[in-house]
Amino acid sequence: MLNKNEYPFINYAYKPVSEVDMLANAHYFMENLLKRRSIRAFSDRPVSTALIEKIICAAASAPSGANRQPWTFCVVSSPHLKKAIREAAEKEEYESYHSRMSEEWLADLAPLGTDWEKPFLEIAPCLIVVFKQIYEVEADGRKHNNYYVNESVGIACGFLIAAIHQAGLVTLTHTPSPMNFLGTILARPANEKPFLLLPVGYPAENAQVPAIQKKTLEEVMLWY
Ligand code: IYR
Repeated sequence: MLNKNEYPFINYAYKPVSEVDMLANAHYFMENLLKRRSIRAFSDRPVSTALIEKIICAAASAPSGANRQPWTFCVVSSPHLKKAIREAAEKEEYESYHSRMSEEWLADLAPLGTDWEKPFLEIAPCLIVVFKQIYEVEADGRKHNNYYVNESVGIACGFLIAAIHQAGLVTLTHTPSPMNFLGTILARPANEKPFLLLPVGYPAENAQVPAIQKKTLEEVMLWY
């Protein structure tokens, strides 16, 4: 390890924005994000590889503990693998909906119209399976720790969802539980654990979303 001032630093390329533009930018960003919805009815229209690469680059720009970037984004477009993932997810979800989830949980989900069947896992042109890296394995086989892994990967997934929406595509944050089958099907190493599964693509024609509301600013914000 070097002394603190021996590590390279570069100037931050700060681009000043007028206060009028700041408010307008924040407003349009907010308006755009407010239009995002979780979509469960997908079209099978393919998505370009270039688009997915840009979206994942945006997600991977997220801050992370000690800049360890403890994530892997697996893009699955193979029909055979999507089918395997659907079958395994539905098996777990069937158990969850029929015996693992509490009555309260099922009642909370009722307005969303979800059930154990997950056709979108096969219909959507691609699935992004995000893995968190609990540790990394060095060239000499030593385990190198990662820090604040859930926070880091959670932030990256927030960037990912925003990037998908900004690009004009739709997604769903799907969390089949338990989801260890994803590591097995995608042959991920032992240091990687599945974090989130996002079908990505275009909405089905006439796709519908539940008529639900976000909490108001007054409900979520406190000034001190
Ligand atoms: N994983 C299940 C159940 C589910 C749980 C929550 I919390 C949701 O917000 C939505 C669904 C499923 O994907 O159906």
